[in-house]
Amino acid sequence: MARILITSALPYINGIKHLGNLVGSQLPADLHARYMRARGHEVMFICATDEHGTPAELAAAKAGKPVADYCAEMHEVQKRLGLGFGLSFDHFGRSSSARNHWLTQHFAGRLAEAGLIDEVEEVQVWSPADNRFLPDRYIEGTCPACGYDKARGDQCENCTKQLTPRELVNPRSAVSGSTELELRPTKHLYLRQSTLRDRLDRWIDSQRGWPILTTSIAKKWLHDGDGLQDRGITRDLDWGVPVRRGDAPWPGMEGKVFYVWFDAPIEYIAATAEWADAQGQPDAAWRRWWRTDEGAADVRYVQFMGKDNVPFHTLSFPATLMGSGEPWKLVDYIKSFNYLTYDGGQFSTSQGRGVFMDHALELLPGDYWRWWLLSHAPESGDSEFTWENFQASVNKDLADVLGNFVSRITKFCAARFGAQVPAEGDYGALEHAAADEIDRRLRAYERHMEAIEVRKAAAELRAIWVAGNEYLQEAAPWSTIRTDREQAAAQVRFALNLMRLYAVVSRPFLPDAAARMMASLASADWTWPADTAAALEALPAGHGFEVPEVLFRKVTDEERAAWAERFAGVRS
Ligand code: B3M
Ligand code: ZN
Repeated sequence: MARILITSALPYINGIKHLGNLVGSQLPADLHARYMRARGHEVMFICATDEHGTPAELAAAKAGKPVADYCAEMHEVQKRLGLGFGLSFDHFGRSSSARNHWLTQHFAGRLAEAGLIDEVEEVQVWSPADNRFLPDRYIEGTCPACGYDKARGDQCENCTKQLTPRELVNPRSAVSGSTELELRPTKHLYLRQSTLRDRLDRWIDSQRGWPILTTSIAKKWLHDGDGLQDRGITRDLDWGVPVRRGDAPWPGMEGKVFYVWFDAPIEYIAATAEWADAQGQPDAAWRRWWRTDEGAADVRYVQFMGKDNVPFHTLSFPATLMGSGEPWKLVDYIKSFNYLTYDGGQFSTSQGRGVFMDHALELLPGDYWRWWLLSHAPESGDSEFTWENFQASVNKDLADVLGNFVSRITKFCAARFGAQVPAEGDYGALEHAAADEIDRRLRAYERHMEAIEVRKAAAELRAIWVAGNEYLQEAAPWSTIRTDREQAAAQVRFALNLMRLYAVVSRPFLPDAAARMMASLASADWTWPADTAAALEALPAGHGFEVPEVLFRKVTDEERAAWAERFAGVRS
């Protein structure tokens, strides 16, 4: 049994996430966690809300709420929606937790002791009307390139040009709208990650089998242009982790907080400590996942994220852990994703484009979305959500293939043999051939799941469902029974056992449907079918079952048209 630590990139606290956010990290991470648990490994699956930085403050201000209240409220919303999609975190933490405050300050102290922190005098935009420094994102103005009048001090959302506040035409405060802005001196801490470039380079080169997408992005940031730059890790904001050097104040840094990307990855560790706290477990319980000197040496650590998060996870976060001089567990494998587009446009929280997690669950249960998103995951390139494709995939794969198999076999058996597994007859050539086909595909499915090749795994799982339908079509127990009741009984027993096997192997993708299949078979035997033949005998003759409700309903053409209309790219 292995020990697998899995983290998903932390969703920002602001706003409800859309399907593109979900499929780019949390959902494939859940697939992997569920599969590894199903194979009997010890899994620690961690995520949290990323609650600091300008997104949180701006969103709270827009909602007219104190930022702490806004974050507490939105954390619960995101937690509830995650459950609706079957996200099975061991803990869904909060980067504003006391654990993360302490750990972030601890790492800053260790980095300072290692001589890896510079204190840098800077000039920053001060707004008398707001009585505060304004980070780049807090400054709005007209983009010099395209004339967009809501361009931000760090980037123009309209033409994506990277900007500095000084380039904006008619700059103003994004908080108060005041145009009275002035430049004032301030001081910030910089992580001297450039001194760790060679060590990071060697570490990345030592990684075996990382996806090309992950390695190429990391190497680009290490070597392109001026290579890995030292990075500011503090901000003049009120909301965040106060700048302290371990347990001590940091002279000259009063009133400042750590930059959100400094504290957010540390929350992966802190959320594991929050898990231990919630379980009433001692510190050793979480440290055995994160400290290689306290039991984590044999842990396999896998991270899931969108590709834009790769630089922070392959450079800055490892630099923080390495620079601390303490034996923290570094990531072993990074699965990064491209983007999901929506009907030819971009999903965008800020512009309200595309289907969001709350609306999706109003339309259909989580499993429908899990199947479509995972079987179309943007792995080697972007993928596009269209309502036509969604309807076709749900109606065919889920309703016509898996759902139909379950319905046909349970209804036929109940009608002709009673609601229990028939005892008569022996498996013949047809059953053995079907078992061999399913065994071959199961082994392929396992290979793809171990390699976290999500789309390939989905294709094999679908093929396993199709093999069952093809068997049923060829065996046709409803005809066999006319001439050979015993053989028909054996065919039905084989198909009912196959249904239990489907519940076990489909659960990582479809946890709710898997539970319903298993419950209708009155079984709780989730043993993984490493031995396919044995698995196809697991339900003993005479074992009672119930005909389940329809497993998956179809999406009608009317619904598809109405939903496409309702979500036509603008958040209603
Ligand atoms: N909150 C997600 C994003 O960039 C960001 C990830 C943090 S993971 C430590 O959209
Ligand atoms: Zn522009």
